[in-house]
Amino acid sequence: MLYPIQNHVRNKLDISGIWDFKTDPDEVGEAGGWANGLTEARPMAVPGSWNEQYDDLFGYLDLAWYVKKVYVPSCWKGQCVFIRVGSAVYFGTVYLNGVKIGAHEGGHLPFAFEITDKIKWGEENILAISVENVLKPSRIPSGNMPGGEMSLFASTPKTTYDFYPFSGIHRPVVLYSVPQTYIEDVTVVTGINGADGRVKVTVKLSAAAAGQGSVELKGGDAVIKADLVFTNGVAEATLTVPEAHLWSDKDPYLYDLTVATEGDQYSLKVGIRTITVDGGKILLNGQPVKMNGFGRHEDFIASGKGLNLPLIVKDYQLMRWTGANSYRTSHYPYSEEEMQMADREGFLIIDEIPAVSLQMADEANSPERLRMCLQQIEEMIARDKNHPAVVMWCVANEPMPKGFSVGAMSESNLSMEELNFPGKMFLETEIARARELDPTRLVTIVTVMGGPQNWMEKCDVICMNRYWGWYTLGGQLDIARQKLEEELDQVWGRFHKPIIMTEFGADTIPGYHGKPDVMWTEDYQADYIRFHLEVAARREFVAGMQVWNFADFAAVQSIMRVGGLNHKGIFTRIRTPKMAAHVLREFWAR
Ligand code: BDP
Repeated sequence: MLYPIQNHVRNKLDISGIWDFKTDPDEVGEAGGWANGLTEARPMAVPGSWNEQYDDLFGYLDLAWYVKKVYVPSCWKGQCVFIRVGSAVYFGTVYLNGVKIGAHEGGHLPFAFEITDKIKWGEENILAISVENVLKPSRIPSGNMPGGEMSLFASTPKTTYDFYPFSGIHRPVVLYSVPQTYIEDVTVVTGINGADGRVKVTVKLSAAAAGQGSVELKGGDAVIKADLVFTNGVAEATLTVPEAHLWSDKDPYLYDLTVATEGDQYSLKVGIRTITVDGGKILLNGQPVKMNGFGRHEDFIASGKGLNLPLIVKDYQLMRWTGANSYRTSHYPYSEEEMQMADREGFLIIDEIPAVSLQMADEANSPERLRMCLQQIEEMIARDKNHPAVVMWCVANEPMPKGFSVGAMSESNLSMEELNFPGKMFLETEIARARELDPTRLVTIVTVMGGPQNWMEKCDVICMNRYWGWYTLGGQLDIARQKLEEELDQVWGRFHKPIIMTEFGADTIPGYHGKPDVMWTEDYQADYIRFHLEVAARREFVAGMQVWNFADFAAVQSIMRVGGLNHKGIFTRIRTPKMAAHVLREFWAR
């Protein structure tokens, strides 16, 4: 799943823009020939969530159609042409000139289909994409859980999570062309040997062909080359980079890597770095590093979860201003452009699949959910494996056991059997798959407050979401602080692994003030964040503090979410800092 690029042998045409759009709640579109064009269509921006573009579509989570007319440049003739959709939430089906080309399940990850034989050259082609986002218990993430009560937030719509389930084509749609035998995949693994860097490059062709090629790494004055010899379409080379300029959060140096075969060429950025753990420390290039920053969301007014490039640039600037060097892609993989920015700006990323609030009590849907989780782990790793910024895979956020109670003070009191099946087995199957696909990065699950600790056993890093002083002991920051200290020390004593607090936060209405310790005020959030950072600063084994959330974000409707927002942002939804932003700067700003 290489990111499409333009060079002298490859072409790329971004067909984002304003498309024709029509909802299809009765599912009549396919039989009615909507793939050939829509009547009474309305304009819809791609990328973008449909829910944020029209008031009447805010709550619409069913089937809808997007149509766009497109010329494929005649100079692409003779090459293989693909259509690639960056993200369609949740189920996308692609049609060209009325013919169904393929379908993909799961939002937030790209998919591509070859369309070479179906193109009309020299005339307009009709491209249609239907997208459907019905919330189902079998899906990842899950919604409309049986019994309703398992819906954590008793919300509208019925999700098991609180972010709004925005729907639509959220990332660019591109046409791209490649030579007949093309470079299908490139895998880069880096290592360090004294002052030298090691860059191992594995290249896979689209056909099981033999042949020659080359790989070249450039950076500063250094140009390092090696030959590639393909057998059955695969070749490998290891480059040694003397006196390598390493990639890190403080100095995110990137080399340019180009792979060339007889007919094709592909280039990407490479950062030479290693990531390991040692006791309570996370080591980047062998040196301890703290992963401080945020849990975030792709979310903004009007664009919803749609790719919004100015927002990405602004958010990185604001994160830097707080002194952050890290974030988690809560609760789904973010756009490829975000990951490129992280490489460039030196952010350490925990990359997460959309397995948020897995309800282990619902055993009937568990096998199907596991299948989807594994598919998304595979697709995420295939897409993001070459980003130096990505240092950890996260395969679940807050999985919940049977009989779990939100806001629990201590670990759930469940029998071993209840914990192990299906919960522990499910999670360990995911972890094992991630390790098998990528043995070079750390793997984790993010755990819920009061959840079973033995689910963390196989994690490289213990990631804990904790709300001492908010959902539990709200308004009692002194006792909350003690409880947090006790829990951190107990968990460290049990696992002796680095701990990252992947969530801690307090809803805060900008402009509300009050003292002492009045919940919802800016002062409360500032005090709450301060005590967490103080507690962490005294514990070397706390390898990162990630505040929930970077910015206020659109939420499902519930009595827990004032004005349809989760207000735990350090910034408001329009990116105004709250008081707590300055507390972060005090602790983190470099
Ligand atoms: C955690 C979830 C996160 C929520 C957060 C909250 O992981 O998605 O937004 O709580 O309640 O449980 O603010």
